[in-house]
Amino acid sequence: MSVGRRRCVFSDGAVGFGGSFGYDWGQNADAAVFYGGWTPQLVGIEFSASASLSGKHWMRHQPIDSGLFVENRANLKQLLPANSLAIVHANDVLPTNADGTFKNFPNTDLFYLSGVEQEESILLLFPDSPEPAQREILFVREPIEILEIWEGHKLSKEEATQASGVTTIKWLSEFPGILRNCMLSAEQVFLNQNEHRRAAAIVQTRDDRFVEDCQRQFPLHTYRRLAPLLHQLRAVKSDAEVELIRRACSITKGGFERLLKFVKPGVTEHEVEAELWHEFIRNRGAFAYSPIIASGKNACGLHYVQNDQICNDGDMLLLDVASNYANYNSDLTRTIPVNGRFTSRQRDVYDAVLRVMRASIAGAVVGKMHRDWHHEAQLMMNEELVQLGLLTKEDVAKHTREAPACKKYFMHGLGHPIGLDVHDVAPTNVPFAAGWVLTVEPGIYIPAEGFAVRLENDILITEAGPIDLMDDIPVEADEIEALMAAAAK
Ligand SMILES: [Mn+2]
Repeated sequence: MSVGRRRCVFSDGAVGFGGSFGYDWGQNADAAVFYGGWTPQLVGIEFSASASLSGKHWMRHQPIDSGLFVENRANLKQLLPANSLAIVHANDVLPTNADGTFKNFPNTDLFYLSGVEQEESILLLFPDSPEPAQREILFVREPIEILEIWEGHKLSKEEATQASGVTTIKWLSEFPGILRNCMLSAEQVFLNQNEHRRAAAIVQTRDDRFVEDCQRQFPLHTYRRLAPLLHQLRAVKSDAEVELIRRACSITKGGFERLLKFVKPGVTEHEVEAELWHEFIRNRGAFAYSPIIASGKNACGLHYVQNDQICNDGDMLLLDVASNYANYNSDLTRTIPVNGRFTSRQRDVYDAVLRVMRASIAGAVVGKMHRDWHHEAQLMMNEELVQLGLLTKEDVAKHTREAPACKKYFMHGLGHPIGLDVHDVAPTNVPFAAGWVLTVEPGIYIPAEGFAVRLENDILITEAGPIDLMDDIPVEADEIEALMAAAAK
């Protein structure tokens, strides 16, 4: 499938595709402006005056010191062989129906290397260029007046430098010429693709289209994959990144504590969701992923996101809900009794899951392989499930890595790297290393009893052992009950 036709400069959410070229590089700088009803489509217009709104914040989060992105680029350059060119594109603003679009979702690789979230941006790195001005170039849309009238503020060159630390900022229209020039002296070209084990790559990205286009234009160059290098780098979080993740965790904590005061029999799952929208957004966050707010047996569906049922007295409510901040994610799961008191059975299952979570956090140490860490949790879970009367000793005796005894009740992974992506990129088949941030999320799902318990915290792996980034978010059953009881008074 290809959506690789020319993407016209758009406004007011309208996306236009046309022509036969791969990208909008803004080459049609002298073309006309077409107005169609309320959504004028601009095909690469050139205006002399820029209407840049200088000094305006262009992001909801507070500005990030560009030193983070300068360092990330420096680390990537260390991994590039001599005379390499590397190019990373923004994501498309994806269409919905009619002339609608999804909200712009920044490309996390581009953000990691530049701090830039604006659509259509391109980062070009050519560290060994004989031309110093070509060693690092960020291309952004030219903030012409009519674009800003319809879409709002776009980065000026000064703002792009301030965000990224890149000193050479060019308008997109200059990209084809500069690319050609750089290609003539580059040995190999590192291009980017979304390489993720679980990604369904059915929609072509701007990076994908560029891969095709660049290879068509320059077929004799050597092309290499940028993704493995970025995965290696992105897996290890710097102090600045951990601070941003901590801020996301702190917004999430506020959301969960608000729910402890809000949840009672009769509220609906969507009312619970609404509380979180308000809490996250007022703190400059947003849902890190589609929230799972699942009462009673709904919690046994792992990716239940309808969130449209009533929370009933006596049921448990599973909340897999978390905020991001500045594109960095947190990921939290808590399971609470709707009426504020666990039944003895619910409490037994809850405490079993909590023990496995605590032991798995302690076991997330430098040098351990993910699969071994997961297997240790499965062995613990087997024992807990026997205690709960859900498995027999005979079941456990038949346990193998390929067919874990606990799988009927704990059928998913134990956790995943988290960062700029919720299921973050990381090299596969390498042991945990200092600087990795992981989620730890065991669960027990019992459809026959109409409930499930999952608990999830985010942790930082260090040489001195794991640090729980969510150790201040209530999790003990007694504490949950006390907080809910205090709110009910
Ligand atoms: Mn998770």
